[in-house]
Amino acid sequence: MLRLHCLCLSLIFLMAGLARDYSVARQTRIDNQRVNPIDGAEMVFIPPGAFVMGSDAAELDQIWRKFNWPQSWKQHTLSEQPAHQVRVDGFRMYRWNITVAQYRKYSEATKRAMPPAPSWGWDDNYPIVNVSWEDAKAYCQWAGGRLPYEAEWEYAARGGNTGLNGRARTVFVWGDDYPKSKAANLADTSFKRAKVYQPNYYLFENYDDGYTYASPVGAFPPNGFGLYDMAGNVLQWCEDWYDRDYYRSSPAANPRGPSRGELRVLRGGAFDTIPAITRISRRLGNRPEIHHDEKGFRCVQQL
Ligand SMILES: [Ca+2]
Repeated sequence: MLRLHCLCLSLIFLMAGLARDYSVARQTRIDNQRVNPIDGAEMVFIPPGAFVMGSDAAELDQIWRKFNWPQSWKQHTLSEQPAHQVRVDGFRMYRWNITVAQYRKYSEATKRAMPPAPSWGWDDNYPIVNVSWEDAKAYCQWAGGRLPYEAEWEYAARGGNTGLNGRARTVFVWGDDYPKSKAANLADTSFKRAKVYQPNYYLFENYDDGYTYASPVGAFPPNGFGLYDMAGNVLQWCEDWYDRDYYRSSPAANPRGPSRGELRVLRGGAFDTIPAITRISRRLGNRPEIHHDEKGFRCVQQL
């Protein structure tokens, strides 16, 4: 009887402890997120910290060997070399890409026209696309924020896997291997149904995420910071000018990109990109005035 009594008491204490832990965890989560009253976007606190940005040649060789990717693709990786340590201040990042509903609200408030609709039409919970870098920048300013700098974007995409202090880095947002379950909206076998698809396009064979084009924001698992779609779905504009050689001379703290250029940085891959282009380190650049149905954005707020 005494033993049963002790067991019951232990259970009560255990449950009280669990409840307290849960409450602390919940409180932390609430403190770490905030809603922007202007556009209703949920923002995640990204703590200040250091990480290893970019890739080294030996690391790329290893990745190429592992996945048996064509050597000709490696020429596109020069801009992500060398790997280098970067420190960034804390900031808040939008949990999801800007949605069609949010952009419509902005469009009505500022009397700016909506961009041309993509082939799949406008759906409220889908990411806005067909926005230029200039459109994206103007939206973030209206919402009281700005576009993320490229270093902030990569740090956030790594979700705490910094490559420092015993923490490994991963090749992709979802890990180091091809995903065993649906991990991101990529150029999968569903992409064969796209009107733009041609037989010579590269596809991620044996992977079907179910989406031919873009997918609703948050349709795939979040990363370690609770950010969605940091791989695939639509490319994300960053604030920085793109310069292939920037990493050779970029500052170690809060890099802001070159002072001038012709292209602006895009990150994250899209529904029409294969895993090689959806690696976290992969950099792309495009002219700031162009818009396309694979390009969208999210904003950040300085603390
Ligand atoms: Ca897809």
